[in-house]
Amino acid sequence: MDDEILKLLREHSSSFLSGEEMSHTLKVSRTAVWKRVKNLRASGYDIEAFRRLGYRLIRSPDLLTPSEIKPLLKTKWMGKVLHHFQTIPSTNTEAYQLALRGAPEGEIVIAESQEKGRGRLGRHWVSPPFLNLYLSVILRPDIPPPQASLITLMAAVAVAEGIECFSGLHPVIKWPNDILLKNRKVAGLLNEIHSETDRIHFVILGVGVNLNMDKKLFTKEIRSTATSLKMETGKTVSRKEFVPCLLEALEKWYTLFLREGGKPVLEAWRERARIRGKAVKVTSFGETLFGRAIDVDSEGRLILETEKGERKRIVAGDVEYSRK
Ligand code: BT5
Repeated sequence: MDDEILKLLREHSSSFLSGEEMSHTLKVSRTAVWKRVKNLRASGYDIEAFRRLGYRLIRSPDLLTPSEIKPLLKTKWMGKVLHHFQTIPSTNTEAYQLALRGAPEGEIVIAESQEKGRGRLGRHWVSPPFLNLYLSVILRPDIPPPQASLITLMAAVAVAEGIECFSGLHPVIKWPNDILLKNRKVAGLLNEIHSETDRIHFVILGVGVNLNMDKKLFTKEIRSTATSLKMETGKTVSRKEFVPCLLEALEKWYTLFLREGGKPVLEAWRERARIRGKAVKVTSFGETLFGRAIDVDSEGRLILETEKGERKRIVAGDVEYSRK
């Protein structure tokens, strides 16, 4: 009912709406309306209430609820169903469960905080409440499983573009899943796949973007390697206005990827990653390799020329730029 009350109040934002009219439209008692208004106030909504005049919405908080995001969203299908949680272990885990139960492509899970936010290989993703974005999208691409890595590259391009449209900053991509501003990580991607040998059932694309994080809120280990849009722009940003920018970019790039294959994604990725020729240290499946990055191939693997002059294709791993 909160959504319906907010919708009514938004439709009458220039005047008061009487409790009687609201109770009539919503088919509940005036006391029930008053209780919901009290709850909304407790969640941060500034709602004026006068006995004779009724209610008026003055200001909405920067929450990532469907009622805050949907009026701003211009996508065709992505995010039309949005599951919102105050707190949750991990949006990826929740989206995975929903997808197993048959949730369609485009459904989204968003949380205000995560108790067990995950990076790759069981690593932790710092996810404090009401500051950043923790979002997972269910995708059901009809592509062969080896191409699934391209979804990570596609998403990296989309997230970088979403950040750029929203803030005017110019993010750089680091293979395979980091989005950097001035060499510090502002966003990360976690791509989880459910498939059989020749068919993908679904992909859960998890996106974490640091929006209003302050330096001191990062754990000591990542204080010098992480950043946020607030830290880079010096201003608090509107989280609910960022989500539509991100989802529009994701829908655009995913649709293009399905229609035209990996080519446009790889071109945009190369443009943003500028990895060619860089000296790198690569850690992959417990092995550390030094060499020069040559490119990414048509399946999103990193092509590396090792110090011994061998060419290797890296499917998964971590890259550090080295000065060698
Ligand atoms: C990632 O892993 O970068 C993937 C992050 C995906 C997070 C999203 S949030 C929504 C969805 N639900 C989830 O549970 N996860 C996804 P990886 O490349 O493995 O990087 C993890 C490393 O980044 C950690 O070991 C830290 O060093 C660093 N790190 C942790 N939290 C960070 C943060 N908030 N900002 C920047 N760096 C962070």
